[in-house]
Amino acid sequence: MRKPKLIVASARLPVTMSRRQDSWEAATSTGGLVTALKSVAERRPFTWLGWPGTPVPEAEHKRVRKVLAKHGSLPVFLTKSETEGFYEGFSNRVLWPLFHNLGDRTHFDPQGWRAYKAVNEKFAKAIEKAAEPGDFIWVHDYQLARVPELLRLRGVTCPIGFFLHIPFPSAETYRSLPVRGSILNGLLGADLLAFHSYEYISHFRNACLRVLGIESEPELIRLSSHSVRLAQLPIGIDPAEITEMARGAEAKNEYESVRASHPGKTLIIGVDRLDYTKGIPQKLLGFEELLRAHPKWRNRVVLIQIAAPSRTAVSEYQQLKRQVDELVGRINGRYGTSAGAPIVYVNQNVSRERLVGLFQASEIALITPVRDGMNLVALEYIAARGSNPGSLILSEFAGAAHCLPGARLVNPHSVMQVAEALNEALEKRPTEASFRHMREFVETNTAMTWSNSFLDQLEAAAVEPRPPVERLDVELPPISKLVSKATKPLFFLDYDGTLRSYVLKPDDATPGDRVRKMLTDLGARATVYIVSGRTASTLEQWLGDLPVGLVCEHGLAIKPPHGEWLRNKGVSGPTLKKIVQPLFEEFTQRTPGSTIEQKTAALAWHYRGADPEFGTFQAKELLALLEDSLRKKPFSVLRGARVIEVRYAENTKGHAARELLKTHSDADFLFVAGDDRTDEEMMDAIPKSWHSRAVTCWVGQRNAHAHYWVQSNMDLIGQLEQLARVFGEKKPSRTRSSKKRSSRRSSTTS
Ligand code: GDG
Repeated sequence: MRKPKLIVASARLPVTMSRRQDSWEAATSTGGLVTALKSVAERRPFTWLGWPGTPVPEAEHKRVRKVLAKHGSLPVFLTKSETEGFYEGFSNRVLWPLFHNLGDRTHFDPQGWRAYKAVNEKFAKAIEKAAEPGDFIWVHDYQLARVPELLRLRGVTCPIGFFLHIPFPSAETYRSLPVRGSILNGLLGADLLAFHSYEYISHFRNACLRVLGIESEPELIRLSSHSVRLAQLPIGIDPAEITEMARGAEAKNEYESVRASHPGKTLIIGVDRLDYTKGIPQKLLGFEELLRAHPKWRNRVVLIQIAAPSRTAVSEYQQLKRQVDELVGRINGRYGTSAGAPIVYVNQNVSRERLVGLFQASEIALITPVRDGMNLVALEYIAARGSNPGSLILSEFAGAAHCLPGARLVNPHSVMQVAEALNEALEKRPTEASFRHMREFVETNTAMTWSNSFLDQLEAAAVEPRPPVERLDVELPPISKLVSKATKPLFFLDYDGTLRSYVLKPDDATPGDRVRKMLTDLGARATVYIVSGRTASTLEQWLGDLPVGLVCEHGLAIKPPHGEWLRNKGVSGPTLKKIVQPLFEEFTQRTPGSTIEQKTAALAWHYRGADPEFGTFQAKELLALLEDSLRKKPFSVLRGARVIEVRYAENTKGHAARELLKTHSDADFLFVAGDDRTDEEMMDAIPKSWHSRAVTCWVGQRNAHAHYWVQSNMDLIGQLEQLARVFGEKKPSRTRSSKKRSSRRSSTTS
């Protein structure tokens, strides 16, 4: 039997291709992710999919593919303009600064966004091609945020995990992203979403709530299509590899040489990519303040700052380089003496072995990002020191700050705080105990345990099977076949969220011209019922003049097409109002923006207009109170999309659907569409004997209660228009009229 494989997707492959005369050569990188995934490779076969780092002419694709296959990699080829728009553009000029809380550095342009979407689509296509049933898919980082949803849209059913290496910003910051819904929906296609810290999970949940109105639990988001697990998984490093490097000649030489160059001085190390998120200017200013405020350290300390060049083509990075050059020049000019300069600034890539030597030689590490997903340098410093404690001064805005309690945390924006932390670290050697805590974390939370935990959780997510729900296309079999044979078609269509998108004020959800025309056409050729939770008077007002039947308040009364209202006798509005109304009124008063909707035999409390977070909180409390006060009463409480509704237990869309199916038992085609929990009742109520002629469709996403799904109201309307056309080409014939009605109902209007 085939062993299911793991497909890893990241924007860049860990292999960079370059052209040497007539051949292609592959240079492998040894980044943290490569190390982390080594141990996963022992567990199951894996393929790495990504961009090989350089444009490859189409005629060469085959050759490059072959070379990469030897490295277990599959290329996603990108043109120069694609990488510009996708990578340098939307990824690095919009998502990167915004996710690091630097909104003023974001430059959104629609061209970059189009390239981002197109490249994500390319990745999804390549992954779909590589994936076989049972495989696991692990997508990495912000450049590929749309990929999980795109894979689902392509019908991929393998478990999908996503890890975000950078922070997720506060909902307030995130909301400014022009394409905020699309990125969130992209991520929500995954079964598992993992972040470095709980802070990012909490921001993500908040963004889902505020942008999409999706409520969640701390570790779970329940969608009607699937559940998304949220996991906190701070990345680790490979400490054994660093210990090994420390034993090597290169690290030792670096150690000797740097110590010999600065005899008797205390060394402070900083290692960062030259990126504006890493807070290098803030670090230099803090160091300058130390020398100003504490003159005793002049000539006694040296800051060695390695700033590896990064994204050098981007203007923000060129500007940062100029700023750092100037600051280093100013400080060295002011505090340098014939005995040496206080800052050694290296604007080059330094080998990892030499970095280990530098970490060992430096008593203090100064890491001051203004925002950082995790920060591996902090972990590497601890690992390189071995049993010789060092002082770690770390920005509280790095993810690592949540895991390293022994570090001295600083706010990098406070020059004085950085200077004072440095002064304290210079005065007092770190205690064994505080350093030991940090070492324990680095040694137990390794890159290998991180990737294995991720895979464990992804495998656990795979236990829940995905419903085999397909995208609705009425022109394809088996639907087209059913339609071609049908002479008496019957439709049950929910209204809000199905034919009409949700709006802030329920009263504003009037039907547009397109919906009305579609219902007029369809109603002329089929028996159509709008099955809604709305009151009879609203339905009458909006749809009463159309040739369609109406079902109000989840089945309280039914009005057949061209007929009269018939009321379900078993329910009484006043009893319900006496108990529930006072509670709803109290909550409406306490929750600005919320409203009560009065129905004949139901009461609804809408909180879509309230502050999303506060609304959710109040809704939870109201639900608990309702549960208490309605115990043993014939009412049921329904939690819909930002609405709580109390109604008679036997007054459901399921009851209404069963009733209508009895009335129209001669129908030879049944189409049911809906989008919320009350519609699930309607779909579940369809008896087995109807299954061969029934088509159920969910709006918004996949749902196990329906056979098909469409992405939006507009998609559904398009499909219904098509059905109206097809039925229009046939001889019109309706199902038996509703003269033969259930005896439970008596004529009334509400
Ligand atoms: C992203 C997130 C998250 C640095 N200079 C040189 C060099 N380095 C190495 C370091 C370290 C790595 O680069 C940098 O890792 P960081 O974690 O500090 O930052 P990002 O590159 O921004 O990584 C970050 C990470 O993803 C993992 O999830 O921690 O928050 O932004 O390993 O040692 N390596 C070499 N020469 C250098 O000059 N060889």
